[in-house]
Amino acid sequence: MAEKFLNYIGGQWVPAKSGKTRTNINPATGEHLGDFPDSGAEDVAAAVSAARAAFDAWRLTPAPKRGELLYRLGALIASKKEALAKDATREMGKILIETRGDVQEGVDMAYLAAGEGRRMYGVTTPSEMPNKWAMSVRVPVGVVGVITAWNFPFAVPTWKIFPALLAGNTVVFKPSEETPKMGWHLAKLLEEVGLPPGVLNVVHGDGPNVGWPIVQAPGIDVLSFTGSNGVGAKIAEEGARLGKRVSLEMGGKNGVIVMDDADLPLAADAVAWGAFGTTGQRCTATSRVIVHERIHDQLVAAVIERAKKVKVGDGLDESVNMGPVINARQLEKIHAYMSVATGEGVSIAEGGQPLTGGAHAKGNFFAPTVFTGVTPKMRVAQEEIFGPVVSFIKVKSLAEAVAVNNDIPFGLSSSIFTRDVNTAFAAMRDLSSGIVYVNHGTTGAETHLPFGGVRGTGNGHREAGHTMLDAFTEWKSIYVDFSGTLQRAQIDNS
Ligand code: UN1
Repeated sequence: MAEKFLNYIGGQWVPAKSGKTRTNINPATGEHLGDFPDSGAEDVAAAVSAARAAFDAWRLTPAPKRGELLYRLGALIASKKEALAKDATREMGKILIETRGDVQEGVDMAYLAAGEGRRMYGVTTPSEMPNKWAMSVRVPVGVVGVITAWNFPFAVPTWKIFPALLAGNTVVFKPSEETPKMGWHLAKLLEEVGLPPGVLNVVHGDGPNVGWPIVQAPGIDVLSFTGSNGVGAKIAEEGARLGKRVSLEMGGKNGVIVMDDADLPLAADAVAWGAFGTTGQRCTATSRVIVHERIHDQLVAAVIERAKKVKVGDGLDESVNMGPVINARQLEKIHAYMSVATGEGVSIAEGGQPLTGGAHAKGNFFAPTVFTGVTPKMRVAQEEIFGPVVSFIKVKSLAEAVAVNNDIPFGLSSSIFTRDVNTAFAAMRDLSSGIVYVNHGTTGAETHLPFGGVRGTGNGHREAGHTMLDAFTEWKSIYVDFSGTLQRAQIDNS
């Protein structure tokens, strides 16, 4: 019998009201990992009322105390890192060193948010009137709806939930239906460190039946979403109609520029890691290499050499370098891009097909794939494929490389490899993305810097970093008049 998992609502572990469940499958082996609630609008409604009921007491808990709880949580997560990483690999597929990193990001985020409990600074400023005090403070918004993707099943929810909780909000969280176990773990961990009932509620299920009711719930004030552009656009529209604050993190089509003075083996390592790490299923994945024509052939050869050495298989096997694709639908989508590429005149220089049979028989595997002869406006150079596929685009100059890099509907992460300090600084200034790397690939953002992107990647918000509270707090301006007289600001001031 498969193990049965429950929703966490108002501090209780409960099944979906309908009694329905859905199975959690290991994408590498097809193994049945357990049954999770297949919830609906009535479960969301229960979670929202629990979150509303818990809000006042949580908002009035001193921020340093909320921070201390997150500090204890960080230590608890760290103590269980290995077990959490193994569970993440089982349901998500990426290799253990990567899921350890995913869990570590949660630890880092817990400690970062915990420290904010003793800062959460406001601003005091002189009043324009005598004997009057003026200041502005951050206050929580209310109930935050968190909807996340499966590719960073632990880290990304923590970027949203920890700052939201630290700021004094309560939360209704829908983990991805592909990776429910990590959402379940997060609730268990927060319960274990003593989070009061109702402050975090976890409702399992799919987008239409759980995500959409969260978006529409009148009791939810803020929506924080990581996922596809299609879904993000719908959330933004509905959020605008309902007057909710919406923070979106969506797609990427990240470029690595390699100039002719670059350290080539280093650039090749970075491209291979950025393109094939997490099976290319990162919003920060390297999907375009914009390479100076003088070193193009050499770099292509070096990346192909690395692609050939990638051992694809079950991420729990420590000799494996790349795990499966999350599900059959994504595998099919990636596969379909091969004929898009050949139709556009692109050469598939390496890979290009699903891996089947033997160790790959029961999972969704795709070969590390290299496209050459790509030009900037082709679909494969513009659309997010979200698989282990990288496109080489040849350029003649820095100016051309920067223009190609920026001419996409996304803007999350960009990178340049060069040994010339002037080239590096010009690129830092001109690359149009939320994150820029010099002599490092497009992945590996650290939690204490803002995370997010320009154009279609987001809607102006940044997660984590010193910006972590912005989406989850309102500013309240407070004036205290101790003059004992009626002072009429602008009127008495003229
Ligand atoms: C994501 O791909 O959704 O910078 C997040 C990185 C990781 C986070 C990626 N720290 O690649």
